[in-house]
Amino acid sequence: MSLKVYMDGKLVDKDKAMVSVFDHGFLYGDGVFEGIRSYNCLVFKLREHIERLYESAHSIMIKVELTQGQMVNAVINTLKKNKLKDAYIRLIVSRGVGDLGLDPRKCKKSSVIIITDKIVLYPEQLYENGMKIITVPTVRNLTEALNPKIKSLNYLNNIMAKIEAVNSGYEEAIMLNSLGYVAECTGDNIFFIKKGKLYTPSQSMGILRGITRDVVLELAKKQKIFVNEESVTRHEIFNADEVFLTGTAAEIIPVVSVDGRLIGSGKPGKITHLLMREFKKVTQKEGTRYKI
Ligand code: PXG
Repeated sequence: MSLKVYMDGKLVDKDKAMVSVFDHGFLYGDGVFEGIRSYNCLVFKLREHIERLYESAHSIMIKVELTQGQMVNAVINTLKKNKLKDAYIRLIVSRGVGDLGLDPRKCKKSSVIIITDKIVLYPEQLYENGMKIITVPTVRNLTEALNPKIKSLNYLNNIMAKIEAVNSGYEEAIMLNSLGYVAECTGDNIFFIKKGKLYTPSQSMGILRGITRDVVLELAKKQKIFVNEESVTRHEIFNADEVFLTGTAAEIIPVVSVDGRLIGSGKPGKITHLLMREFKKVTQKEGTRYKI
């Protein structure tokens, strides 16, 4: 049976799941999205992801045709239909079909697409040995231009940064904000440990408020680790004892080198390992359950 994609209320065969060339999501990146995971029939932080999706949509004045409750059901039904235990879920809301002009009033109805597929895991060796990353020249979108809190379909800012990383032989990159403070990576938030305390750039640095970031902050507090959300410079990252990245796909990835500076001992750190273990535990026991 071929994979089914949810498109505005219908489950369509993967090969027939197409959007119009007049869709403003396609023409202008005019829409919002979420990436979510399910672990052994538990969708992790589904309500939080859906809430962020609706906040993004509200901010750019897209009315989602489903209630949040209906969206939850649509996600679960799509997972069940595809018999997926461990999945990557992509929710997309586009402003819909309009004409070739920018005018959002031409888009009469927004569109919801839910793609569920097998999760492609990152290589195990990355988690064992840690990642080497660099800072790239592309500055993170200015909050006053396109707020990074909006998870919009226009990801060019991040893709430009990713291109720079890949061109230099790296898989992930630090993006600074327009003031030169560390913001986040192209598809992950960044944390560091110094003398047993946990630090991450505050939301006011112009970042996506990552769901994984929130989970890690909570887990750290439960472990009685002191957490700080503040302004962070590269100097602090270079001199950290441990550095790691967080994201739905990546979970928690240790970082062992930044711009050629070795982090700590050059091996994934103890607190990073502790948080990785605790994170795994919550994904195994918490979430929205479904049966396949
Ligand atoms: N910052 C940015 C800019 C992101 O896009 C995160 C942080 C982490 O957020 P969550 O809520 O997932 O903890 C993201 C999300 C990919 C991919 O294929 C990654 C994201 C989005 C789309 C694709 O790596 N990351």
